[in-house]
Amino acid sequence: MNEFIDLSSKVKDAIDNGIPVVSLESTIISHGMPYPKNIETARALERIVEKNGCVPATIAVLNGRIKIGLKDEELEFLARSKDILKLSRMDLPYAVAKKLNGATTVAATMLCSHMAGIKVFATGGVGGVHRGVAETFDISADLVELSKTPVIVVSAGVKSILDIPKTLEILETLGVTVLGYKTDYFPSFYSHNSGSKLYMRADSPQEVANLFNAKLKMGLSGGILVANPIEKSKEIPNDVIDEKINLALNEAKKLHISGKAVTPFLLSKIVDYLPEALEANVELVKANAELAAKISKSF
Ligand code: PSU
Ligand code: MN
Repeated sequence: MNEFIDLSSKVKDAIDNGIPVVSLESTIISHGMPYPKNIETARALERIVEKNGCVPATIAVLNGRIKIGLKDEELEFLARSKDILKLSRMDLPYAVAKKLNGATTVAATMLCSHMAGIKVFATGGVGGVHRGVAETFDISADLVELSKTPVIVVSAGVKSILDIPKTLEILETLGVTVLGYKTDYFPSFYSHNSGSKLYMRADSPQEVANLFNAKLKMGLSGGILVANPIEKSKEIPNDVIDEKINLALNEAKKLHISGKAVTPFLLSKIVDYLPEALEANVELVKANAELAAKISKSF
């Protein structure tokens, strides 16, 4: 473990005693959802992980310290503050060296989880290849991280703000194992099926754990992306959400939003246009936290 990490006492105790841990990201709190839904969700996710027999470790950087496991007041601080940085792999040393506050994206949460020896991480959706990539070259660092860092990421796929077929192509190129959980199709976050077919599936938490163990024992780098579709009764159908996504994309173009700001901008616009989208988002992250805990217990 490196000198920049602080484990909470609960997480340290769990790691020392072989109690399974599930890590959770913080960008979803500070840049992914509005207050107070963000803090309610952050707390609910920790309770779900606990109810399923694991210790939750929400990860963020506070005053330059990599915190693995946050106090309630730290969660509240991330949820309320307006000037929290959004940290990916490239930003992590900057935030640490300059003693800044930042929320970790999927890429940075994977990295920090691995540094602490945590195998399983739950999120909502991962970043991916943006639509219009030919002009912008905007491809999330999350995809590259999945090819390097051995952590299981439980997600509901990626939103159709992204180009889903191109995202799956890049994952294939990078050698990332993408597993449909009880499905043959990649979900599109709000909807249970994006229409893009997957090559691999798992039907139990144990199967996911076995696959990860096999990958590690072969000495292969990188993680596993588990695509866990939102329950059909809770989904927003693709055609309903796609109309709002197109409005948000047009707005982003008009305002010349670029770089790191793109994903948070689109997420908040979609919820402005369709408030039910936030409920669906909360439900799918909760389901991912539950599945992640079951996978973590399978080791
Ligand atoms: N997808 C969501 N909600 C989010 C994110 C993705 O539905 O909050 C966050 C995650 O932290 C993810 C990051 O790692 O956005 C990706 O950002 P970018 O596209 O800038 O790589
Ligand atoms: Mn980007």
